[in-house]
Amino acid sequence: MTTLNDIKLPDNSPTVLLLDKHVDFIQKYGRSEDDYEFGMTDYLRMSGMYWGLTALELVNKLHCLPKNEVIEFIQKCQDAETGGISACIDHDPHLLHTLSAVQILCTYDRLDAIDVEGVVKYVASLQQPDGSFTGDKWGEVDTRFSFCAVATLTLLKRMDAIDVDKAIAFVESCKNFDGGFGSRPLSESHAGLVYCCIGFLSITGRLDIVDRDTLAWWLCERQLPSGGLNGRPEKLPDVCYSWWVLSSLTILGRLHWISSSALKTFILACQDTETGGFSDRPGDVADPYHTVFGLAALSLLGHNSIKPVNPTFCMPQYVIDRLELKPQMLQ
Ligand code: GRG
Repeated sequence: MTTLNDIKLPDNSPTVLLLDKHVDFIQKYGRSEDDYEFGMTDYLRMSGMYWGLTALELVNKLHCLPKNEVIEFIQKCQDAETGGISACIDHDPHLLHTLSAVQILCTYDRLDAIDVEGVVKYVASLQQPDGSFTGDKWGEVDTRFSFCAVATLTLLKRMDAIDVDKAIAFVESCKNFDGGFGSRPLSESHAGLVYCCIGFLSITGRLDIVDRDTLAWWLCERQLPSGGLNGRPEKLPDVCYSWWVLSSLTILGRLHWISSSALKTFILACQDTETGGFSDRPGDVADPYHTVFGLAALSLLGHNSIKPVNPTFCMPQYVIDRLELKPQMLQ
C-alpha cells in the first residue's frame, strides 16, 4: 500500500534473509535467450553481471557462476581501438561498463585477461578541460562518470593518467548548500550522486571538502516512517538507496545517525519470497540491481551471513585488501 511519499509494509513481509532463494535467483537470471529480461538488458549486461557476481560473492557463492564464460565475455567487449569496454558484444564502449568489467576482473583476480593500458587510455581520453568526465564519446557529463573514472584507475593503480586536481575541482563545484552533490554544478542533490562524489573524494583523499555534519543530516532525512530511504525529498523509498545513503554515511563515519533496525526491516520486506531477489519496494518485481544493493546494505549493517563490503567500491572488502591500495583510498 502507498501512502503520501511513503509506503506501509505489508503485514506478511519477510523478516529473515532468504539466502538460498537469492542465490537461485541470481544464478537463473537472464540465462535463457527466451527470457524477456535477456533481450531487455543487453544495454546494461556488463553492469548486470557485476551486480549479480558481487551479490553472489557477498554470500560466498561466486563459484555458482561460469567464471571462464564471464571472462571471455569481458574480453569480447573490449574495443581494440579505444580500449573501452561495452555493456555487450558489438555495443559502443562506456565508462560505466568499463568500471563494472574491471570490478569483476579484480574480484576474479584476473586483470591480466584484458588490455589494461587500453582501459587507462580510454578513461583518460574522456576527461574534459574543466576536469569533468563524459561517460562515452557522446559527451554527457555527470559526477557519476567522475566516480567511475577514478574508481577504475584506482583499481588499476593508474591514477597518474588523469589530472586529479582538476577532477577534484569539478566535483567540488557540484556541492550544494544542503551539503549534498548533484550531477553537474547547480544540479539538485541526489543520494546516488552523493555516493558518487563521496566515493570520489574518499578515493582522492579529499573528504575535507565535505561539510560532514550538514551532509550526514541531509542523508538521515532520507529515512521515512517505513524505515526505507529515498534519494531526495518527497520521493518514495527504494531499496537501492539503502546502499547509496548507507555507504556515504559509513564513509563519513556517521552510520549510527540513522535507525538501523527500521532500515533492516524495510530491506528484508523487499525480498520476493517466491522467486528470490529484492525489489525496489515490497511486492514489486525483483531484479539483480536491487538484490546486490539490498545485500550490500545489509552487510554495512553488520548482517552475519554476508561478507564485509567496501563502502567506496561496493566490492567484497577482501578484494580491496588484496589490491593493497594506499590508505587514503580505504576510508
Ligand atoms: C560501483 C556501485 C557502483 C556504482 C557506479 C553509476 C554509479 C557509479 C552510481 C549511480 C548512482 C545513482 C543511482 C545515481 C542516480 C541518478 C539519478 C538522478 C536518478 C534519478 O532517478 P529517479 O528520478 O529516482 O528515477 P528517484 O528515486 O529520485 O525518484
